[in-house]
Amino acid sequence: MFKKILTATAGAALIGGLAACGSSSSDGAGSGGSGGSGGSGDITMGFSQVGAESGWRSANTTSVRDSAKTDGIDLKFSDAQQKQENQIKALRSYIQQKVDVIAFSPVVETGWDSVLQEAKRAKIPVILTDRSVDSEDDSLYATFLGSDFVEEGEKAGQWLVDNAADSDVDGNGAINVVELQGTTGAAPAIDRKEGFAETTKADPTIKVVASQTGDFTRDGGKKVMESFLKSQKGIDVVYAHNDDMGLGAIEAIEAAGKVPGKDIKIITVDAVKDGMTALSEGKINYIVECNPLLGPQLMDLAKKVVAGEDVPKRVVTEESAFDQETAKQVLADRQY
Ligand code: GZL
Ligand code: ZN
Repeated sequence: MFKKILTATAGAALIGGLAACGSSSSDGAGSGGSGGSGGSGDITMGFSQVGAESGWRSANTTSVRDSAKTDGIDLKFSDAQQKQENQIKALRSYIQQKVDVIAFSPVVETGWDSVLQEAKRAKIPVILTDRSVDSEDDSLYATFLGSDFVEEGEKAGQWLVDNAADSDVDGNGAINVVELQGTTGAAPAIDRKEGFAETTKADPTIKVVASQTGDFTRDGGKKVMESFLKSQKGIDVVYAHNDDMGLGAIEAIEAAGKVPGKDIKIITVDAVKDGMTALSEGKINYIVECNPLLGPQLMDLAKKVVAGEDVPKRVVTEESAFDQETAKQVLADRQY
């Protein structure tokens, strides 16, 4: 129930945010940001992005940049190439520059407390977006805006439980799953694995026979799938933590002379354009959406946080899931 309220709040924030984005001309006076000169640039945000590892990440970056422009927020942006030390360096430089607010998507869950304590001492509020940290001290950040990754894993597992009858492709009585994990230590990788494992317990014939990280990249997914095809007999299903690794797996499966989506079922997460295209072509069987368009809500939260207004500690993004039929219907209007 609580999550539903949060989602409703999130929905409201999203609608509110979008409306504010559409109509807002930064008011200068009220925002109290440092270095503001009325008009645009009232608020300076330091943003540390994970990298550019996937279609999802690129769409997320575009959403953040576009929303900052729409909202007249002066954005300092850095790409960490998926390295935590680069993110920590970026956060430290934003603290030195005395930005009004810091936002970042932590590449992994651990190792953030000291730099977040430095931001707290400098009285710079921090917004977590997309991924979260596992810090005990939640006073180190103002709010966490992002998906519920456990729920995404549960949706993926539930589809397999509901479609078990057609998923034992080799008919040996066991549904053998190979799992392409996201970046080791990243919240989406940990949680999508947990949600899938929990939900598929409902059917004892479903077994994850191999699980390895492909680091959320297409090349990583392809290489790990090539090794699984050599080492595993009777693979029925691939569960990939994102579309890009699933698309890499498709290349490996086709190179092995098998038909993806038929000889081996594929379930992925994200629902970016390339994934949805493969889904509509029958090469993927189910995609759980993970919405990257966090920009409007992020800027809405940043303005509230800088103005000293209360914001929910957790804002969950709205998202759905697609099968081959629904993918065909929505593909044309997908924004990312
Ligand atoms: C999820 C995000 C993940 C995507 C991947 O919110 O952190 O990182 O699922 C991306 O595509 O690399
Ligand atoms: Zn089987």
